[in-house]
Amino acid sequence: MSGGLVARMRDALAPSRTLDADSLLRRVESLRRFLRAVDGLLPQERLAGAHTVVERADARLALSREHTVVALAGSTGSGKSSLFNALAGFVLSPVGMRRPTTGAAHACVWGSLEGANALLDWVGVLPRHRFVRESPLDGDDQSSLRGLVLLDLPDFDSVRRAHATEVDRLLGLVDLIVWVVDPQKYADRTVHETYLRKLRTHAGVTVVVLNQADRLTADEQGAVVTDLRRLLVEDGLPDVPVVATSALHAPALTPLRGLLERTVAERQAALLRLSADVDATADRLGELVGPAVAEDVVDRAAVASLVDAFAVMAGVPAVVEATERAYRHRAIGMTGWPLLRGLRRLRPDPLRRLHLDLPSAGPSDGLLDGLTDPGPDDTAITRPLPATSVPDPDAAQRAAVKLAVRQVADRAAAALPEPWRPGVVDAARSRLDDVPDALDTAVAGTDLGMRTPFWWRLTAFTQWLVTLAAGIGLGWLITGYAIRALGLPALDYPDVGVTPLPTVLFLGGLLAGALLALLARPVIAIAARRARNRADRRLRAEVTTVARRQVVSPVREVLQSYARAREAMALARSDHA
Ligand SMILES: Nc1nc2c(ncn2[C@@H]2O[C@H](COP(=O)(O)OP(=O)(O)OP(=O)(O)O)[C@@H](O)[C@H]2O)c(=O)[nH]1
Ligand SMILES: [Mg+2]
Repeated sequence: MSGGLVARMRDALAPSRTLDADSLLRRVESLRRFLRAVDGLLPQERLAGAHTVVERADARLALSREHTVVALAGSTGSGKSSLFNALAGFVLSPVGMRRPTTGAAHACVWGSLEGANALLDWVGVLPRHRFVRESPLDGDDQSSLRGLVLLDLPDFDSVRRAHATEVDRLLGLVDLIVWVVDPQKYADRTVHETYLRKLRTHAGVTVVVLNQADRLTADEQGAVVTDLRRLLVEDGLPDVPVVATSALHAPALTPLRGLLERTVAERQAALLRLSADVDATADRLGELVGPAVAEDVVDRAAVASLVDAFAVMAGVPAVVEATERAYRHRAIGMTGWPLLRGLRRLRPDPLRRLHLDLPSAGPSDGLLDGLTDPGPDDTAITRPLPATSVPDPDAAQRAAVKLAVRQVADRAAAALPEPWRPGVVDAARSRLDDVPDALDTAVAGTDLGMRTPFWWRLTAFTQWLVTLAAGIGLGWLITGYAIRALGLPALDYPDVGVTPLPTVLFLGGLLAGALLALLARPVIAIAARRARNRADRRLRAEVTTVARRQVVSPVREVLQSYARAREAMALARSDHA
């Protein structure tokens, strides 16, 4: 091998920057946070690979970082076991005529086996296939490889299916992969299409070895290496080192040995491999996050139509209608002509008919307490919030709610990458079953603002006064008639103008009462409309709270998860390390 090739190889293998374990740990942690944020929101099958990477990184980083696990991989007969034995200096893994020969991974550890045992347990090499390559006799000779854990793998293109499965498993765990190809099969499609192309993200921990170079003349070797490089460029691996070796001639092992010594000494391969895993995962998951999405992407218009649909479902129109009628009913019941008020009381209160209990009357002014008719409002009592008897929502109302919910979900989902959309729709619907009850409770608990205003009391008091005047007038007149009928001396009524006072009191009282009731009507109508609007406002505020709690909040939670996932993903990428 020429000095130029060695130099090129060294350059290619030199890590572009030194990775430190802490930054890698932080990136793995970010990936873990990403997975937590998207848990239950994105399809599990898209996340399985990322979970594996996180678990694998945890496990590898917890194990020996003093060791570098290097796998010799390749097709059957390429000379993996021969190279393994040649590097070890002993026949540890059988080389046979029958293909495939190696059925289970063999490991050779440079250094003490104790330190590497936990690592080999994790990698899954059987104890009987583990060997130690450092004896006191040639310790110095081998010390430059101390820390190397070399694996001889079965063939990946085996007639035995289990071999490929085992190879795939091991390739997912090792720190550096050395692909061993031979002059006959170096262009074989399987190795390029099934493996090398997929390793383009792992170029930093991939090496290609052209073994059995002793079978080629120098010119042939140059031509094969050139062709192999061309294929690797097509695979997307233009910079991976390509080394020619021969397992049968010790000097031809020098470049590969040098490369392994350097890799072992740098102790970067494990970090580089895991870093490449995290990068590849972040790239693959990249499509799951897109641009930032504001949490208030669920705009007012969508929430407003949701509140409308909820209000109809909750029976708000019926309740505000009843509020207006109840206001009139109660106002007339209190301010009307006292002798006719009783009749009105026989009619049911429109709000009570809906089982809408009202809070007790507002703070009393004390002035007229006990003098005036308490009115129906004062009988309100405090009791646990009952369910209203507002009719249950019908199919059309339910359909309108579903549509409005869908709109809210669609607005939010439109801003998110496609895989998040089903999660948003599910979240928007997640609490829908509780909505009818929540609305009923909200309506029942709404203070509709029905109070007994002072002017009702004042009017009622005035009504009593004029009625009293009419009563006195009537009594006086009746007494006058009775006295006259008994032949006693007639009463001398005082006159008001030309009309006797009792007549003025009686007729005037009646007239004033009727007039007062009549004048109160338009005032009551205006006040009733105001009461209706106030009730509508308050009910809608309560319904809005329900809509936010039952629909908008779950959607917002998804948006928050998205923001967390996005942030975690940005930190998981190596450019943030
Ligand atoms: N000429 C020559 N022959 C080699 C070289 N390396 C291996 N061989 C021969 O190639 C054959 C296969 O070698 P192995 O080392 O068993 O190949 P392997 O890749 O381990 O094969 P499997 O275990 O079946 O996957 C053996 O007959 C070796 O002697 C080499 O560098 N030069
Ligand atoms: Mg073998």
